[in-house]
Amino acid sequence: MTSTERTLILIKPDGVERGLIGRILTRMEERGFAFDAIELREASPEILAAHYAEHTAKPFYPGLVAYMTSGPVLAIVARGAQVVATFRTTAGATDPVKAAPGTIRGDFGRDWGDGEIRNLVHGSDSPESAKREIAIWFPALADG
Ligand code: DAT
Ligand code: MG
Repeated sequence: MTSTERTLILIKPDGVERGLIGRILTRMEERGFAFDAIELREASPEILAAHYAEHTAKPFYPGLVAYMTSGPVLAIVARGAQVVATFRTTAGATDPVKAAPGTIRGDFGRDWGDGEIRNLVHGSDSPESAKREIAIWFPALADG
């Protein structure tokens, strides 16, 4: 049997607003991954608190919520062997200033000078996180 896994990808409000949905999705399509779900969503404070549970007590959390609720996000479930790690390397380092050229964050991101990290995309950091996050964003697809 072919080993497969899924990951939760978000194109964050800056990616949607700047018209980068197509170019970001194309990178995963070009690598040969399939999508199980793609949906434009408004991230509520409640869904963000569940999604970013590990960060809710951090000093940057209020700014992160303001950023993530500043416009719609595109929520995606992608599927394929090693898709979690493959999307993380495609996304690049958390800080766009440090992200390598050739990555999504390294090609499309920058420091906008206001103290917020706007880094265009989220990708689950492990298959376990992916299961947890898919259950939050797409309950109907949980553990499929
Ligand atoms: P990643 O999105 O690369 O998994 P993370 O899970 O450490 O990074 O953090 C989640 C998001 O929170 C990140 O995409 C942007 C924001 N963030 C993280 N560290 C930050 C910081 N020091 N200042 C401002 N925002 C931060
Ligand atoms: Mg993370």
